[in-house]
Amino acid sequence: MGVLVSKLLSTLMGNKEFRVLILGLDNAGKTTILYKLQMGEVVTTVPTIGFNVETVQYKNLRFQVWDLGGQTSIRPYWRCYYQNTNAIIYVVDSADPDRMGISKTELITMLEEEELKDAVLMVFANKQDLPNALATDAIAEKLGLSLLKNRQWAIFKTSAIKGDGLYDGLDWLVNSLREGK
Ligand SMILES: Nc1nc2c(ncn2[C@@H]2O[C@H](COP(=O)(O)OP(=O)(O)O)[C@@H](O)[C@H]2O)c(=O)[nH]1
Ligand SMILES: [Mg+2]
Repeated sequence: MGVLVSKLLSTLMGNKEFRVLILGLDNAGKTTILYKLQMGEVVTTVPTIGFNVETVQYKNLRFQVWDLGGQTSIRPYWRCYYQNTNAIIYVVDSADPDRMGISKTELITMLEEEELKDAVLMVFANKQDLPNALATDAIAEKLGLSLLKNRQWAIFKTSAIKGDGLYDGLDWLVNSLREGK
């Protein structure tokens, strides 16, 4: 793991367990982010009726990743993972304007979950290295972020492939988690 990331995360360390979900449509770049952060071994599990959950545990921080969208039949099973979630990292492919509407619907639906009402939200406007990537303002607008009620949120531009912006985001996230501790 990068020295900066480990230093940053070590400021969080105490006895408390923190849980972070990394969610978004398939192809947004979630798995790439998980590996880029190099926090430890990524373990993939396929619980019950077959959606992949990737997990990384770094000390008392647990990151879990899966794809939103698609089959409605598996959605009830997502709830098993919502409990005690401190933060959501919502990843969007900034260069996929056609699916921004679906991405919004998925986000809003997820945020309605009772178990997630206290979770802070960090949006990664990913794939900013691509020439046709939308700017963060446009993405915030399309996702309706300014309409969110009682939710601490922020949006960051990232390129998971290059590693750009991930650290800025984590910095915000760690500070938010520390405040809520
Ligand atoms: N250009 C570019 N491609 C990316 C970026 N992040 C991920 N990708 C690519 O997008 C595809 C989907 O990434 P993946 O991490 O598997 O997405 P996931 O389905 O959300 O887990 C892969 O081909 C990645 O290499 C990025 O920041 N920029
Ligand atoms: Mg993936």
